[in-house]
Amino acid sequence: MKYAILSAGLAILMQTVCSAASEIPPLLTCSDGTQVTTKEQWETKRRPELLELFRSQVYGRNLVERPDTLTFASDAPDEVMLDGKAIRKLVKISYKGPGGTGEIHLRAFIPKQEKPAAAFLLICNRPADKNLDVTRTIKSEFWPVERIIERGYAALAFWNGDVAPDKFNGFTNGLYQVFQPDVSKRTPESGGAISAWAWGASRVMDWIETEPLLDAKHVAVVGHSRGGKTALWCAAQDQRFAMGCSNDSGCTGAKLNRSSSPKSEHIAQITKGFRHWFCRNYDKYANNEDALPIDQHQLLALIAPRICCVGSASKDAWAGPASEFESCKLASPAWELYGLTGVSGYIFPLPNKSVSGGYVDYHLREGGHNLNEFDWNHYMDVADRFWK
Ligand code: GTR
Repeated sequence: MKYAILSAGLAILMQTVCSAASEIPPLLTCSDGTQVTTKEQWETKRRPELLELFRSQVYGRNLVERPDTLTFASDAPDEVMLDGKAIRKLVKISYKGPGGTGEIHLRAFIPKQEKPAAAFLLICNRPADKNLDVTRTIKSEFWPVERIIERGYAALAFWNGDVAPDKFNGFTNGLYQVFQPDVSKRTPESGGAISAWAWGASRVMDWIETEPLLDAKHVAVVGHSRGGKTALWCAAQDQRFAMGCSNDSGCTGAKLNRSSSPKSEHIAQITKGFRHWFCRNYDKYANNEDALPIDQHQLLALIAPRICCVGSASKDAWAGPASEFESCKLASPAWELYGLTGVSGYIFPLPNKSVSGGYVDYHLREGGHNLNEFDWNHYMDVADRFWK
């Protein structure tokens, strides 16, 4: 009891600190001052305007959407695995451009069942050999295939490095090289790695739409940390994903940039440490957050009216849990335009609890920066609520 009161007090204090920084751009006021009161206005005016700002100022543009050269092939014959409970498909998604070819190697475990399966697609930012073992000899909580299959969902994953390298090397390889071999043509709006990885997840969706064993209308895109930022940017743009799950995505993910929470990451640190993740325009906002015309609650809102899950971890101060929750609250009015509920009016939960029930779902796992079975089970609980 004592702990509950203490922890609720701490949460309120954290939220006050987090929201005290400066004025957060209003979600439903357009740049010309128009107040958005209907979902039509949201869809035709405010949503496109916000998307454009995230593209030009934060994540950058990709040169192509779905390329005409996109092809799907089998990397290996399909196999029945997991004691007959799942079919494993290994798919090679290839594309060509003026600078060469690129390939995404998708791993898919699909439950053996009569009807097409809903799916969880993980954008994996950790080493593939340790986390995406297709033989299932090495198991990792980061991608708990057996558990996902048990719960009746297909488990899909690709390694982000297939699409673009996770290091700064002047954009001379990966997706950039395929579609823009001449790096001198890059502009301050050219996309960085997060845009490239999100593009990769959309190409996986292109394949999902062709696969009769999968239900393309019920697919969640999931990512942790840099992968979580990517999952949000992907779900924001690609409305074919029915659900976006951010796990500990922090700065330039679910966390507000105008959070003053002192232990969390800010634009100055992220643009210095990870220059390749964003477009060059984003550098302008280092230690200059107030000049940024948007904030991250607006990224979450771009997922409306679909399901948006944000998960934090209690000891992950760098990702700013209280600010991630605040962001969910500030995003919720976008769902309300559709007559749906988010997390407006709720308070920050205790560790291992969630604020659940609506289309915006927030959970706080006890522990540090990680994606584990607790998080996965929570995302699947949310999916069960809507899809089962
Ligand atoms: C950190 C970075 C974060 C976060 C994380 C990760 O070092 O500062 O923004 O995304 O890496 O991806 O694990």
